[in-house]
Amino acid sequence: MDYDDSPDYPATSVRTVWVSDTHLGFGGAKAEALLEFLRGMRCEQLYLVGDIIDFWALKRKRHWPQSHNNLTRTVLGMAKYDTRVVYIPGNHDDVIRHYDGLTLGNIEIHDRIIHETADGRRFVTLHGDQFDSAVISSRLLGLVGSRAYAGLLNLNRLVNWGRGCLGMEYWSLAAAAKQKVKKAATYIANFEQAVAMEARHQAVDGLICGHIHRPELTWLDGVLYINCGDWVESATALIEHHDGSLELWQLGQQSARLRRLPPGDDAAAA
Ligand SMILES: [Mn+2]
Repeated sequence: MDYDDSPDYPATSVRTVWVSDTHLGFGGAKAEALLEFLRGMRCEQLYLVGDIIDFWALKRKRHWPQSHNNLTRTVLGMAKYDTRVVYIPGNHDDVIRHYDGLTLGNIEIHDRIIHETADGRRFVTLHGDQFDSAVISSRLLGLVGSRAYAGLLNLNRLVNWGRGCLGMEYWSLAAAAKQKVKKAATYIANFEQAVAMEARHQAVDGLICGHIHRPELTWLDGVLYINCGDWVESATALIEHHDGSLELWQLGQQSARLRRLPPGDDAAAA
């Protein structure tokens, strides 16, 4: 797709978009899907929630296809015109962490930032690797972006090709492996607990992060835990509508709204 082409469908107007873990420079990045998603959105603010450029993968192997350039240009274009773009570095792009507070070509760099929704709720937004030390086991997570993870994804593709031939639904090997880790070491539960604790400590309504490649929007101990997911597997993004309601979007065959919480909704907090 040429990035200059207008999409043949009207763009959705929203207040804010968050995407994390796009891993540009890594062979498994779903750059075309992300481009399609961003080109279909008009937003006042775009938060890039870390692991956007995968410098670890780039260091191993220089992989930068045209789609990754198109994506870069699209984001720069958004920043040039009507969108405030904030880059929050993650662990795979931690070299950018040295530039906290700098604005480069209309893109603001912040280690963490507080976002206020249209209905006045406050959310800490950061990548999430800051919680790794609070978590017992991050062995599998350490593989994300590595050769072993790429191998896992290739195997996943093969398995799903086979399942597709048999008329079966898509199944995520990496997600299943992570589920196994969850059972073994309760990594994800510990991560989410650490996030919720931080949100309560900061006296905010919730925390928005990425890092563990598991999209989620849920109440945890009275605060909202939101994980944007990733663009290696899940192809998800968080959206704030103009009324302040929050929604996890998944692109692809489902194109379904995963969860939507109306503004000020704390009914599920109990
Ligand atoms: Mn990360």
